[in-house]
Amino acid sequence: MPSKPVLWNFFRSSASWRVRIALALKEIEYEYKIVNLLTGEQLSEEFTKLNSKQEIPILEIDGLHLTQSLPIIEYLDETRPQEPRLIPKDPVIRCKARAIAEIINSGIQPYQNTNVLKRLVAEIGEEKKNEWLKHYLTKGFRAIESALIQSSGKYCVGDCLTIADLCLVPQVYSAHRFNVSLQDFPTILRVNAELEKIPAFQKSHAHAQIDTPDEFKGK
Ligand SMILES: N[C@@H](CCC(=O)N[C@@H](CS)C(=O)NCC(=O)O)C(=O)O
Repeated sequence: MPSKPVLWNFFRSSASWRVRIALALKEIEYEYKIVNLLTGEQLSEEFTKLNSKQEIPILEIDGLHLTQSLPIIEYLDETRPQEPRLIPKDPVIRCKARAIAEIINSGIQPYQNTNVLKRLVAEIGEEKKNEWLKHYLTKGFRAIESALIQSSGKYCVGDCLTIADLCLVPQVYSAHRFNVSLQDFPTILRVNAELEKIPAFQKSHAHAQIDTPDEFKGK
């Protein structure tokens, strides 16, 4: 069994980034194992044995081999219940936080996944792919903005961090990366700016990782 948890991830994988934030907030040291999605390391025979879905993140911890970022965050919160609690105790707050996390996890991120975009480019071309992506990302962000207008305080749901915040920051980064404008979503931008001030979020940022290319470092 490894002495430290191992996170299989890639600097700009948004699902992995969510887990990096959880580990940083819980002050858990871990080994960073790079899976380069651009060169297709997730498709290798060796990696497929670890996760037949050929996706990151994978977290090895407590002798377990965990996949899917949201259940991983829940596991960390339940087994390391020190503050901040990422899954709120109150059922109403918990439901709101999970709903925002799910809009991102199942309602936006799958549309921007590497293998999906690659296939779209092959089938409909770069320009149409970008239109398609903009449509689905904007639709998802509209839903988040509407949820945050109802639920946000300083953060996505009130003034305490929740699982929703861990999903929001990487998703906002992806919007910038794919040139999707967020100017119509001021609540998202306000909450995101607040979250980016937190050291654990800064440490987990795509541009601060060991595999961040030099062109992005510190930006
Ligand atoms: N729902 C999964 C999504 C995992 C996922 O889609 N990971 C992406 C990176 S963010 C991936 O590994 N994609 C590989 C590919 O598309 O080939 C989670 O939250 O862990």
